[in-house]
Amino acid sequence: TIHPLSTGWALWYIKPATPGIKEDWKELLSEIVRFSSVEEFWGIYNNIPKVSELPIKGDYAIYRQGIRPEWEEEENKQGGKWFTTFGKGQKNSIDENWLKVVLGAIGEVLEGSEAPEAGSKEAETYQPLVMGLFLNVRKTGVRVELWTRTADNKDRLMDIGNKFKTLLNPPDRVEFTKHTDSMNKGTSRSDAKLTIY
Ligand code: M7G
Repeated sequence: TIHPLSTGWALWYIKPATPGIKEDWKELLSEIVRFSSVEEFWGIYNNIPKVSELPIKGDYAIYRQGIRPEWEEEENKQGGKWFTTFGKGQKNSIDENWLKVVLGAIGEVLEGSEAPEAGSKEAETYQPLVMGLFLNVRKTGVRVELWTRTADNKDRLMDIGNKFKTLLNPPDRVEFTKHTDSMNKGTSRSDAKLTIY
């Protein structure tokens, strides 16, 4: 039997820029494969590099199908992200914890009790807040991000942030920032708007 997910998802890869060449973000980002069932997910997961095998700046995004994992996208531009970092010395738990949070996203655990059942009538019109996940491999450690459609609904965002922290079990706090702040600063590290310790 096939276990359908409540929406389709896509795996994206951001390749490391070639040293000495200034490449555009758009040229580095590519969609690898789409999946819409639990079985398809495992088929992909078992055949791609683990987090600990990725090169520096070789990033993954797992995003709802049909939406580009970019600030500029309609579904993202009013949104923001929960994020946290696993430092260099805390990397041994990352493979397992990343898998847990990915399963939580595609299984709609992160979306919370609002999420309708897969295949139900409500699922056809429901507008999820959780858009997808990013994994950013950096020299200093690995950052995990959860992107949301809105940056305003504090109660829902706190619920999602708490679920994110529970599944990921990071060594440090999780923080929320708006994408507009990331865009303006030209970097993803901007001032936290919400924090869970
Ligand atoms: P990052 O990889 O999120 O953070 O962004 P980092 O500072 O840890 O490396 C690095 C750079 O990638 C940004 O400064 C942007 O130039 C580019 N970039 C990242 N994202 C997520 C986007 C995006 O959504 N849209 C565009 N246009 N550029 C982005």
